[in-house]
Amino acid sequence: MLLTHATLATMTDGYGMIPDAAVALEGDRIAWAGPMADLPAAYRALPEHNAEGRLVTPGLIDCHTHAVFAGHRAVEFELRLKGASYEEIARAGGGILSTVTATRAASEDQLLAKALPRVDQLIASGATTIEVKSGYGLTVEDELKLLRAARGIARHLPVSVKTTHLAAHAIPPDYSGRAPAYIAEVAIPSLHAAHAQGLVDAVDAFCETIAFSPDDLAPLFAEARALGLPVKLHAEQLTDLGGAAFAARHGAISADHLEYLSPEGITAMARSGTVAVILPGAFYTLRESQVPPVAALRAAGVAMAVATDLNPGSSPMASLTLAMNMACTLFRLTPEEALLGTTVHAAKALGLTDRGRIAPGLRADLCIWDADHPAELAYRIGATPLHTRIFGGRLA
Ligand code: DI6
Ligand code: FE
Repeated sequence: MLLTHATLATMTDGYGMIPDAAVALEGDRIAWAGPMADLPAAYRALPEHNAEGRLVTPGLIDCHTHAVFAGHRAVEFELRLKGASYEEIARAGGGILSTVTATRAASEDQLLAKALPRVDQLIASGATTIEVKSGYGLTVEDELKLLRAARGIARHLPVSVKTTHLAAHAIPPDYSGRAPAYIAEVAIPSLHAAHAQGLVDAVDAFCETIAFSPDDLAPLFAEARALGLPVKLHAEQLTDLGGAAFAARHGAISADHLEYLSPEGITAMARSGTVAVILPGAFYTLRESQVPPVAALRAAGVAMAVATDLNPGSSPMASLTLAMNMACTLFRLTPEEALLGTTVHAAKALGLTDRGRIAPGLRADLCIWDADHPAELAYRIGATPLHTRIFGGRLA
């Protein structure tokens, strides 16, 4: 396919704009991108798709979701509005654990069926790659079931799915007060089983006072690295446990949330090249008042990604463009940083080098927008100007 008359944001070097551009696609790869006037003769005979001047960007990447779960937590939403905090609800056995109960009771097919409409919404906001975490099973079998359901999404919808093992998401009641035993008896065995079945691309954990400490997680991260799997961490979302620095010591590809990130954490992330994934949906939902230290991350040269954190508790949000809008308005990212955060830096947060920019050899995942400037994507509130998506070289 030959995409013509595009206002191209290649995302190589900032927006990397090319006005009146063409993009030649061969199979599922980009073969060439540049000004229409420079189009090599070899590509002129390809079937043409005229973008009619519209903005064309790389397909967006949602690098942090918990899109597979059963049930919802609207009742908790109501409780929070009557004064209960997220932590109080979690300590009373609600929160993540209430989603665990519903998820354990659901079959793999039921979980997949519930996830598909959520992922459809992400796709409608421009996503061509999503990450999906486990973490609502908390037994070996239920974590595997969740990862299989997540992998099933890509068999039904035109989207790439990367799966992350997050068995260390919460401590189930039968392990209450025994986090190290849970890590040894459930988290590590489920990781081995999932890896053996080819179901894991990365390993994540929730480092928090209501979940796991860095000391609890050290054996899990050691296992992940022994298996050759990259690690990432939910760090400094509600308190500062030094999670980001711990993750950086393990060469983490990302540390996520980061509202309570310390200067030491920033230095450690800069040194290890760990991406800061910021998640304004959770900040907004929990009415958090401390913003992540965006200016300091920027000054330290830490790459920032933006994601939905799509989950039933702290971020029931299924729009990447809304996440970009919130990242700008609530956290003061620029629209250019927000778009880098859902393309180039989101790819980096997933350890992917074959997507996130428009350049020869990369995956032919593109979005065509009813927009003429890339700042429009983050500018609108809850409206996505998506016109057409190209996934793996095909209109989808
Ligand atoms: N932090 C979050 O924001 C989500 N997980 C996590 O570790 C929340 C998940 C939930 O509340 O269901
Ligand atoms: Fe999360």
